[in-house]
Amino acid sequence: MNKEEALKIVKPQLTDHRYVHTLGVLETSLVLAEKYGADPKKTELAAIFHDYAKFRPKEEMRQIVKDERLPENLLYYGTELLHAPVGAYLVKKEAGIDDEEVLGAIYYHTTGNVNMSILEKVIFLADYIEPNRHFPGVEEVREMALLDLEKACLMAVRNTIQFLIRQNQKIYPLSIATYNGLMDEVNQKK
Ligand code: DGI
Ligand code: FE
Ligand code: FE
Repeated sequence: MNKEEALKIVKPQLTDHRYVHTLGVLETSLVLAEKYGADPKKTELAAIFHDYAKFRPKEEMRQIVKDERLPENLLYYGTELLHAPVGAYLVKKEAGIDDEEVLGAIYYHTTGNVNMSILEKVIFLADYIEPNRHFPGVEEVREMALLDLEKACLMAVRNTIQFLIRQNQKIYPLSIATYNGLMDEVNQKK
């Protein structure tokens, strides 16, 4: 599937704001893919489809978690997490994307994962630093993204966990595992 076809499928699924964010993720992820060596066509598809399910009804997403035997614990950490794994399922079913590397990058784009592929790291990081993002601390992560992929991903997941704690929200166990795994990856490089 080419870029124009993919964008045409995604656009009606998203608000204008979220579509602009998606274009930002696309642009940023291609820069990171070039720098760190991810496949540009896979990067393009994963970026365009990463938030495909963002505006699906929460009940529909919960039902898909149950019916498709996605990890049950996804149901106990608020609804924001669901769009990533459910999105990977729906992108395969509805848009016919069957590349497992692309689907993995969509599946893990919110929480990250342990031992992420380069493509998964690129999408995870681009989602955090694309030009329309304005979180506190994002500029430092943008600077690190040009120097060290793993350190930048670590900063992103650390910021997210700190943000969630300040907001009195639960932390999904895989987000903690992502943090610990990236700590090991970064420390092994020293
Ligand atoms: O979909 P986006 O807004 O582009 O970004 P995203 O897919 O990273 O989703 C961000 C949301 O996910 C934000 O509301 C925080 C939430 N989130 C991320 N990690 C966790 C989490 N929520 C909980 N409860 N636990 C997590 O570990
Ligand atoms: Fe998302
Ligand atoms: Fe996103």
